[in-house]
Amino acid sequence: MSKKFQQRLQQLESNYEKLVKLKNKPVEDNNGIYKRYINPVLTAQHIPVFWLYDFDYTANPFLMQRFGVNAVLNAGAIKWNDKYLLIARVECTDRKSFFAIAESDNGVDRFEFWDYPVVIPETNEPDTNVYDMRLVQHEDGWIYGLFCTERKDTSAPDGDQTAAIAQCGIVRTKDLKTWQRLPDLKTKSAQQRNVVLHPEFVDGKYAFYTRPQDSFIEAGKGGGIGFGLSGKIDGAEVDNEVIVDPKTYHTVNELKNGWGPAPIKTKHGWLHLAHGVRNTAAGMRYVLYMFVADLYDLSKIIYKPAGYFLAPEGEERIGDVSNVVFSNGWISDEDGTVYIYYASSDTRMHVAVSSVERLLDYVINTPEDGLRSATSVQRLINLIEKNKALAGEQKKSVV
Ligand code: M1P
Repeated sequence: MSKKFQQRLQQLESNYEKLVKLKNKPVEDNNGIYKRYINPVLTAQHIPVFWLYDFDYTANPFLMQRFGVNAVLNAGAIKWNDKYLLIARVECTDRKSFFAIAESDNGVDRFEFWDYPVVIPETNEPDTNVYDMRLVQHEDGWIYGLFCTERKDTSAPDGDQTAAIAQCGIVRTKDLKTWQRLPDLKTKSAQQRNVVLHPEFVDGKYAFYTRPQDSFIEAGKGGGIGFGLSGKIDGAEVDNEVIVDPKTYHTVNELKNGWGPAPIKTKHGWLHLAHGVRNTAAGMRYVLYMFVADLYDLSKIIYKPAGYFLAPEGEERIGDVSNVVFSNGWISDEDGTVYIYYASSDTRMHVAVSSVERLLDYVINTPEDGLRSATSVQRLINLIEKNKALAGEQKKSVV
């Protein structure tokens, strides 16, 4: 081995070590609902050096990258053996994605990838691309991973090399190391993406949150995000999809929406995080929004604040697909802390920290969308008047 080769390798390894040992801090300014953190928690730079380079001097004397990773995004999340785990979508430079698990002791920094990527068995119809896994610990004892499997649309006209079909792939595991593949979910919809499994049985059945869509990009007539039941998980089939949250004119989800991670059970209902998409002259804008569904009727929304919960800010706005935030993983800790993992612009992963108490306060006490400018103005006037009336009184009562 040459000295140059050795020095370069040492440099690469020390840069990596520095990055994965970096501590993270909350951004001081916050909205009271959650705290963003200064550094992203996972990026393409978090990929271990031994995944990227062939260390054999004879085979790779220039110490070139032999494997390329473009981005690390859209991670599912789970707390496992006291560690915070993210199952990230690792997108290679050849556009193919795969899953890899990174773990941290505290959920906000020092995430490191396990030595090997996740091996997802295939069905008889091989997946061209897999991504965006939602992990859920189901009450049947398995941990399920629902993800998007993408395959070429063979019915597309000759010459169209972009048409694809998205469906929901299902795997399960007991140890997060070996995964069993089950048949893809069947629904009446032409395509599915952003499908999530509910953690509990509903009427003895498996409950799925779905997103019917007409084509690969367009949700189209699909109507919004849906819900349906299946008697079994091995060969799951949802016959009846009810739309829970429809696309709505002049809201953050007028073009389409999609479920986020599996919901968190609270005494007020099931707390959901979802993404909403609208179109702009600069392309689609993806933001996150929240709502609570009834504890017993999962398809009934009982609280839904107006507008977005989290939108891209600063460097989050820039990346491979700019102006996007997307979340498919969060962890609700025993002490009520909630770690919300989100990707920005299809490029990197971040964390925002809140609590069940704060999130419920936000969802229950933020007025819903009045759907007109005049109703927004009235909401604001109500708040201003309340604050003006309180100003004097509160000063007197400060203890
Ligand atoms: O590029 C933004 C997101 O687009 C898709 O989400 P949706 O199906 O809701 O449009 C997904 O491909 C997702 O991975 C991606 O982050």
